[in-house]
Amino acid sequence: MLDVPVHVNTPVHVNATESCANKNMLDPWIALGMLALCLCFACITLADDSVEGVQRSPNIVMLIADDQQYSDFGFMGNLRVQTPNLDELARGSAIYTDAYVPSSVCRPSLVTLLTGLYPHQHGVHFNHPPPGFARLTKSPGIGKAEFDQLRQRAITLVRKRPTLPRLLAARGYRCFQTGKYWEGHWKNAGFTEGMTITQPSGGLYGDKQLANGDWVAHGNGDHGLAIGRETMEPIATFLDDVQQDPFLLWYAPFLPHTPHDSPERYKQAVAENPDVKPHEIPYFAAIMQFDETVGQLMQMIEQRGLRDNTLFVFVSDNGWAPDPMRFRKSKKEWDHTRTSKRSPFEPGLRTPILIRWIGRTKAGKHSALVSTIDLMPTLLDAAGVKNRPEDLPGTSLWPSAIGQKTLSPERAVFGAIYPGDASTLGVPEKDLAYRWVRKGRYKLIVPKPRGTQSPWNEYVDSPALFDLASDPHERKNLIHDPSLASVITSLSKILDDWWSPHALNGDL
Ligand SMILES: [Ca+2]
Repeated sequence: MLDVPVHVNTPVHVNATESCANKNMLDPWIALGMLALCLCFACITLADDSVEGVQRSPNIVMLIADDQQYSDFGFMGNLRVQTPNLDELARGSAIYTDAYVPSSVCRPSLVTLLTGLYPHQHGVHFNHPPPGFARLTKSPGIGKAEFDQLRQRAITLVRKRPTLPRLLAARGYRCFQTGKYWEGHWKNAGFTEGMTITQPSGGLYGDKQLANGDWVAHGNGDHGLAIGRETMEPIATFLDDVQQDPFLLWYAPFLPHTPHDSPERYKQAVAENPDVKPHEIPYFAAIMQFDETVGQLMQMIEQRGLRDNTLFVFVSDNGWAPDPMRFRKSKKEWDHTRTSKRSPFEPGLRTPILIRWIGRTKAGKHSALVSTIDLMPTLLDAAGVKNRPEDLPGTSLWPSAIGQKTLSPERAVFGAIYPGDASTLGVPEKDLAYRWVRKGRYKLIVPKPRGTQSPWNEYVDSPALFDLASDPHERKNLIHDPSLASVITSLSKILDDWWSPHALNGDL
């Protein structure tokens, strides 16, 4: 255990009845009248919970893995990793085995979970706003004030959105942020309490020293990154405090993300399996560490008698896979395969999704293609929130999760890849590197034409088509196969129809 201060802000109640009554304590008659109004409001709110299949608002726990490949779970068939707690959750869950994130890098994917929008819609298509992290941190003239100011403008994009925590908070939920989160202070995304405050934490992972010597919050979670790796105490404190209020818990620990520096006992346990290769040990150990914290969290919920009214949803923000060749050469922490994180390929884009609310959801596998843009409407349905943004592009998974409907096998899923450092704010198409679409067995990847320049990272330099049923590792480009000309035409059209970027300057 590291001796790192963990900041948890004083919990803020947003319960409508309480806040109405508190404002009018000086005049008992006004207070009584307001209380009656508030009770009426509460009745209307409860009546709004009449969405089919919903009796009362559940607590929602979002379990978000950071950089874990879709296949690296016991319940997804990898028996060399140790994920007993997620496997146990999966046994009781609606399991979506073929889910996709729209972008295979942390921040855009996490903001999609917060907003239900694609990166070109929510505008946070990058990890770092202009002028990019290297220039921000290496320019001698940039100190903490300017660094914070340059990052702040991008955060405005989320501050103005009707995010999941904001919508739930308006319904009386307490919404607690822990772990990975790039949008500055927890308040910006509508949480009612949290750990990330945009100040250096003194921890190992969330801080960065600038060229002029100032320390700043790196931007990926600062104090919040202590969760899971160093402590679970802030969650225990929160759960002890919530009592009867419904809550949303954002649990996004910096795991199994690099550095894969899990305590030795995890590495030893993983290495006992002779089928685990040396380059896999640090990553698999971090997976095991993450899974163990999931077990601790679920036990905390159970011990407080909250299990049966808590909906658990699990997802990974993007994939990651260790590269054996690069590991052998350098043993550096960032050595992932080119086809995983940041890429338009399956090991970067795919994730399983689990949804479990005991007594409400139905256990079983769904193999239809779904996307993490679907989680916002799914969770709003589960919570009975009818008043929601009209522009959400996702499809609620709730009817399938409770066994009322089967998902369409005809659905296409989409996404886009951008460099981690943005060159612009509010104009995602300027930074666009690749767009991709999958429908049925086929996937089309289209790099943005760059004139004579090679596309970013050179994953593919011209459109590529893969048949994932016969070629799951995307090795054989079928773009010139004449028998697939109509497939290519059809996929190109729906990709172009989907891609409708518009300037987001009004949001900045
Ligand atoms: Ca990630």
